[in-house]
Amino acid sequence: MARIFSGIKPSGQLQVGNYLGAMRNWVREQNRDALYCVVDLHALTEDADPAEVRHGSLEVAVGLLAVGLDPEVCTIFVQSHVPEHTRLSWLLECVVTYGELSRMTQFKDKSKRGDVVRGGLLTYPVLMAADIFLYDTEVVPVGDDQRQHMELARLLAERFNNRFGETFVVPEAMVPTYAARVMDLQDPTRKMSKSVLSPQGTVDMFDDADVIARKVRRAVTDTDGEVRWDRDAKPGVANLLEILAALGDEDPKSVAARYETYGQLKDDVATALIETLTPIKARRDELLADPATVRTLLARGAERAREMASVTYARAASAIGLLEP
Ligand code: AQP
Repeated sequence: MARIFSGIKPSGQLQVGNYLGAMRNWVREQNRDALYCVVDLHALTEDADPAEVRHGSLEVAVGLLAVGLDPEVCTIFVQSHVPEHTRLSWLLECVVTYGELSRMTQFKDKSKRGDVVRGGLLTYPVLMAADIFLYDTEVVPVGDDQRQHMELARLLAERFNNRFGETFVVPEAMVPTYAARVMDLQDPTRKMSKSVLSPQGTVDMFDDADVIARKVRRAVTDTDGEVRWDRDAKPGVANLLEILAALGDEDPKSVAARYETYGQLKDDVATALIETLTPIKARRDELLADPATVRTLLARGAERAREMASVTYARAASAIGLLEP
């Protein structure tokens, strides 16, 4: 059974892209020896408010449980509770090159957003590689935006293994066929993101039904009026078709064939989103009312994760030449 690992950053409200590109698939894969991590250290790479990071970590963990991850079946934990993540990251920082890190698209995009570019923004793809390697991960279910980081992780695993002997499993990305990159409803040339300020373009997973309906109704489309799946020529319509297709496990071309007008399509996208997200929001509200239980589950998850992570870290430390304690 292939080991699965993936992570999510507590950097704002969970949005529909996180759900369709990643979390939904994590639920499907949870029986395959899976670990899912709230990667709080990654949230520190941008200007992060301490209270928001702390509360956000709990909220994201609650979100993972609310979508249907079962802590009896898979391991759910917080990254900073397992110190091997940062320890291994340092070893890998001494294997990656500056050129490789500075070529990362997310680094280039995100460093344009703020005035200050922190070192962590450059090096976090290495921490992500460490996150993955610690669990001998074979498959990493992620959205399309993580493809480049996954290629870097594969390169680092191969380089480390060639230089220091077989140490890491070389992981594969698992990216969904549709809705792997859910786009902003107001600017369908840009991906929907938790931390980008686009309140009308971002559907939060826990938005109220009327808010979801309004955002979808106002989604930017185009003027030719034909419902057709064409990502390049009709990015707004294609995005709506992909969201509906992913929610119904269909393909966007056959979905498109059922619609004459953008209005009908938008109505059905809104209805499908509301039907899927309403029960998740109800579970999330119940779980948020009992944070102590969630924290106990996270502590158990971290203990299980640490047992695995300490073995891999010791193997890597020994391979690279550190004196055993
Ligand atoms: N728009 C998206 N479409 C499909 N998948 C997406 N993911 C994120 N946005 C979309 C996937 O969600 C998982 C968790 O992402 P993350 O929180 O670790 O970081 P991210 O990829 O940088 O997501 P955001 O929402 O854009 O966060 P910020 O704004 O803080 O950078 C990943 O598997 C990701 O692919």
